[in-house]
Amino acid sequence: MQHQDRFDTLGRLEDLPQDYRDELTRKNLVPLWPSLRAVLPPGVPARKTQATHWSYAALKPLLLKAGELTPIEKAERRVLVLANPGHGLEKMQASAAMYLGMQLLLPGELAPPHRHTPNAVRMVVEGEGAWTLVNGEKCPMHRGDLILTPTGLWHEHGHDGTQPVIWLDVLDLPMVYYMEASYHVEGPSQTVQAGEGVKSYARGGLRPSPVFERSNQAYPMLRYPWFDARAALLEMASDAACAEAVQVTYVQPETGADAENILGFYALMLRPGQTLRLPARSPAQVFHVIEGRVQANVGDSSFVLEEADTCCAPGYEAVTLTNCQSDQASFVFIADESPLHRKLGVFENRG
Ligand code: GTQ
Repeated sequence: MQHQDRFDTLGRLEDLPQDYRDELTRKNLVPLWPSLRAVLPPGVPARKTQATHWSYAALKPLLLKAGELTPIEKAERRVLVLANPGHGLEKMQASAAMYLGMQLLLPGELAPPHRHTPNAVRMVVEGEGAWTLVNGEKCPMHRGDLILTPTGLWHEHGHDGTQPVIWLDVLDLPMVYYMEASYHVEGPSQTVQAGEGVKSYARGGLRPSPVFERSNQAYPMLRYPWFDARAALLEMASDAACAEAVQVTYVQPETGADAENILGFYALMLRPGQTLRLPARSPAQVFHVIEGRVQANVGDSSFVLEEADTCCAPGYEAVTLTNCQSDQASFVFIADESPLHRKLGVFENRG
């Protein structure tokens, strides 16, 4: 009650004489108290991020149309951005820190080499024959694979197959842009180097230990095949110890830390018919169905996510996921802002 009184008693901008306000403006000064509650709202942050659903069936024809309308030379990256209307579509944000895009590469096309400060990952949605070359490592792109292109690493995309390839890009671009630290550099084509990180970390719990030299790469593993993530989830699900939630985190295998610095990436398996309530935590989240059909309840919103559909949820909201399939597992790729929130010390789990 006392708080409510205080809320009501704060002075408004209109309470101040116009000549005083004009004088403040001329001196680049602003009174805090009329805006204090807006920047520090009571109890729960103000969030522009709205629960939003993007249907793959609805966007795919538009993306293929972009393939007809805009040659790769005119696009560099042929992407339709999954923009959250709560932020304004022109901001190209899914949440405060996350950017989502669906990228199309046609057979024979090359998306030219560049590197940039934001971190990216690709989650392959459809098509065979494409690859991403990351700092000289050629990463084949198969459905469900997660491929990292962390900050500063050269990358280019190519396609030797016969059908269109589509993948989901997840970047921390809004965050890095907000920090006024977002830029890119164009580069020459990279030389392909022998070796794939994924071969060195082929089985959990076993780290390569070279006798003579130790590579000290910040990102020793760039490609996380869906074949392995799916197998890991199915193994876990067969173990009664993880009866509740069957989930894995994509990690840097040398340190066990999150695979990238700002956003976190996870694969979740929902057992046939399973309903899973995720606690209300401070970071926003993105859900993308790799296999199956999932109902997502976010606050008052409810979406049925078909295969390859994507949705986002603001932070501080509990999310309930239900596997719509009663006879088969469903698999969900999740991206969130947890690493960022934890590093900044603002991470909260409200249960
Ligand atoms: O593939 O390098 O969706 O640089 C946005 C920016 C993809 C990419 C995006 C990019 C890329």
